[in-house]
Amino acid sequence: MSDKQKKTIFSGVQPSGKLTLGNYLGAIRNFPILQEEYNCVYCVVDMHAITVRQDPPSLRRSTLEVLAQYIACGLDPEKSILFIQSHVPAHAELAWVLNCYTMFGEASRMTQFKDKSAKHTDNVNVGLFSYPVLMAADILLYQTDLVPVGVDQSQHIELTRDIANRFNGVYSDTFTIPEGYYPKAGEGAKVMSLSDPERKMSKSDENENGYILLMDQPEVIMRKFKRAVTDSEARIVMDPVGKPGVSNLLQIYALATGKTVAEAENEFAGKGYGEFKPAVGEAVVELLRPIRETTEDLLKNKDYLEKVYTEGAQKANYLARKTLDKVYRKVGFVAR
Ligand code: ATP
Ligand code: LTN
Repeated sequence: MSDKQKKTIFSGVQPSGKLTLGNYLGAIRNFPILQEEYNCVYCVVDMHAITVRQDPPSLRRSTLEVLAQYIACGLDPEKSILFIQSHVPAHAELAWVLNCYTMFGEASRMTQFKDKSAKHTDNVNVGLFSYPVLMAADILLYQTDLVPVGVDQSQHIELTRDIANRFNGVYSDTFTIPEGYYPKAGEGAKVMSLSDPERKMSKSDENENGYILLMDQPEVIMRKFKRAVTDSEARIVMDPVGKPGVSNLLQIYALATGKTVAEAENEFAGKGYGEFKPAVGEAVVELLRPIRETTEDLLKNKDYLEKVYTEGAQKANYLARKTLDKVYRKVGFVAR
């Protein structure tokens, strides 16, 4: 199939800290799967990250680390476009236009905004409020068909569709209407915290025992799994409501080993948590080992990473400019 006939995929991850097992199982794991059949564009969204205060040297480091992790998780820069959001000015430019086609009320309803503004009461900035509009610009610039993300992003995808439909309605077809591509329930759609299995695993959790980082050393991973919160009833079965901790661990074990949850339940039937928790830890150590080692090697080769993001930005810029030119013409800006 020629590139023109293929559908387009776009996704992004914020370099707002270190990536977790939740980011991997919920989103990044799916990125390379689609590389052969689709035109894929993957971005490190540094402009989104500054909606929360960042330490500049750490942001620079995390941006390269996320790029290296994209490659370590199987993305091939020869097949997919990999780039850094701030390197392609069309993202900020389209976001401005789309701000004027997004209603204050719609943006106010976003739960991520409500959560983050409650968490960062000293810095409820306008960027945090219009975060989903920049995300809509990211997606719409590439005439994206599919957006692989975790389920927590579904509200932002719906808003993107609403903005695109509104713009198309006013000016005739301009944007492809994208769809979210979510893992199925129980297949990583929502990986829960190890210390509080009622909450999602998040890299910005204050308790570091709640999350597994892709770069955690094996002994750290083992320690965190041994401490994982379960319950007092020693039965290893899937029951997300009654046994959220055990169910989360079973899901992680199944995903890490490629087994089904039913196979995992059989394997641990009659066994205790003392045996189960380290087994999950070992499976995750083996899943993450090649990713961590490849990331460490790539981070030593800054010239290679620079080549990847420079070439990626050139290709992304070409595609993004085409859409932006069309938008500028339609809204009535004088051509340059
Ligand atoms: P933060 O904690 O800083 O808000 P985050 O850990 O939620 O960030 P993002 O960078 O916002 O991470 O998300 C990157 C991708 O990972 C998104 O597609 C998101 O849906 C997915 N994701 C994040 N956490 C999880 C989780 N616990 N389970 C499944 N998917 C997740
Ligand atoms: N909001 C997303 C990150 C993100 C994104 C995007 C995801 C920014 N722009 C475009 C998909 C497509 C998040 O994961 N928190």
